[in-house]
Amino acid sequence: MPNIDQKPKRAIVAAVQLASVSDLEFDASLAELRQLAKTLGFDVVGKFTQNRAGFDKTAYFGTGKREELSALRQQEGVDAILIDHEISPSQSFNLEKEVGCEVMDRTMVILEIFHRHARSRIARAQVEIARLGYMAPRLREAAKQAGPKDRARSGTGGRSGGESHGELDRRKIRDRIAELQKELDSMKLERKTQRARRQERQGLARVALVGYTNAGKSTLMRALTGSEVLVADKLFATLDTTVRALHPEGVPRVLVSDTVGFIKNLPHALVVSFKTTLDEALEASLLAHVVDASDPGFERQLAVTEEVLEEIGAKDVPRLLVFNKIDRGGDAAALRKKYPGCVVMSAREPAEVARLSDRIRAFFEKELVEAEIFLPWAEQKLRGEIFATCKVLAERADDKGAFLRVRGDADTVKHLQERYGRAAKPRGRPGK
Ligand SMILES: Nc1nc2c(ncn2[C@@H]2O[C@H](COP(=O)(O)OP(=O)(O)OP(=O)(O)O)[C@@H](O)[C@H]2O)c(=O)[nH]1
Ligand SMILES: [Mg+2]
Repeated sequence: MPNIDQKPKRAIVAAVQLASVSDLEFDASLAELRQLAKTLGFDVVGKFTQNRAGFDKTAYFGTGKREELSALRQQEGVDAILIDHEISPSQSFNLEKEVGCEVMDRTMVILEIFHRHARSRIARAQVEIARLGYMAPRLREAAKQAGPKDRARSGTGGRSGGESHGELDRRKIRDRIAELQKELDSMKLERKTQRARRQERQGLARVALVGYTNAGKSTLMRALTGSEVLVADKLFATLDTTVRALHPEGVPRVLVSDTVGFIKNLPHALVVSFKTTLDEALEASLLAHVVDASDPGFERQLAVTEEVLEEIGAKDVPRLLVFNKIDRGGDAAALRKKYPGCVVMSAREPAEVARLSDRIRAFFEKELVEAEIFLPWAEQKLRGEIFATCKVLAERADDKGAFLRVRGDADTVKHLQERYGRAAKPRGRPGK
């Protein structure tokens, strides 16, 4: 893996445009790669493209173009070429040799960003597994290219005779992946227990903010919950799921989770490893799919997000489409017409955030039931619990106790009724 931590490196974004790809799509994708490069701290000094029927098998670009790229690299003093596709280890190796600088493909760029942004133990382990999986075939390629010289170190350090340096590295990688996987499994178990406890305590009203990277999920999370999650104008600012209560708290108490953003060609290894993080989201009863309405490519971003959601098994969770950043651009009327029931808003407008909050509450209130709870006079200290978990609509009393007409989550209401209901029985439930 390259070490690009010290000084801003100069990079060129480069891609082959296949005949099947429209100019619009091609440009949007390159612009996104440029954005990804900036997130990594690269200074992007140019772009380099070629129209071609297919990718060159040896080195991605055709022979003549490779010479051109090499000349451009020298002229511009470029440190890295960033390719807007995932290329094979041998293509990458050959291209690097020919142009004389580091070559990173789109997958590697994304993996590197995830690696830098991962904070929690669980996210770090997930990213490391994905990176090691990406590196393994590349080491194999490097060993192949290095040839028999590489076998010089064989026979030492407990390796079986004839095992090459490259093979050793690959075995180490396999062992490390297995070790990380074990750690991850135990962390997952821990997290599941915590989640179960939280659900027991706080009920089941959960909404997850999902969507393309940079759509404004964390900004909405802050606005909806009054929390201080990280907001940044960079891709993949958020890698961990955070959970906070919708503010101000009502009945039922709604929990909001902020999740990792999606992107076109999300490396498969990352989709798989981030499933753990997204499990939180999958357990939500509602997904608020946040879309940057001001981005000309929002439709493609919307489609990519839906594809990833399907891939991780969240296809059937109810959706609320939220078109955000309308203050920056976008056609609100057209969006409302094309996506009935959607919310069109700006996270910067408190009144619009409040409307979104109401829509979310309304979704969960639909699930509420209305019932009467009897509370004997001797149990008045439990009033607080009823008021905290249910909306109290009316109250009346007789000599035995109070009767509270409430709206609340079916399970909570049943639980409360079962606790005090018995005391009410001998007299029967008085009629209205
Ligand atoms: N103009 C405008 N900018 C917004 C709005 N919502 C968010 N932003 C900006 O968009 C950028 C990205 O916002 P985030 O909330 O970090 O986006 P995210 O979806 O959490 O992104 P990732 O965590 O990278 O997936 C930030 O610079 C925000 O200030 C909005 O409604 N209007
Ligand atoms: Mg975020």
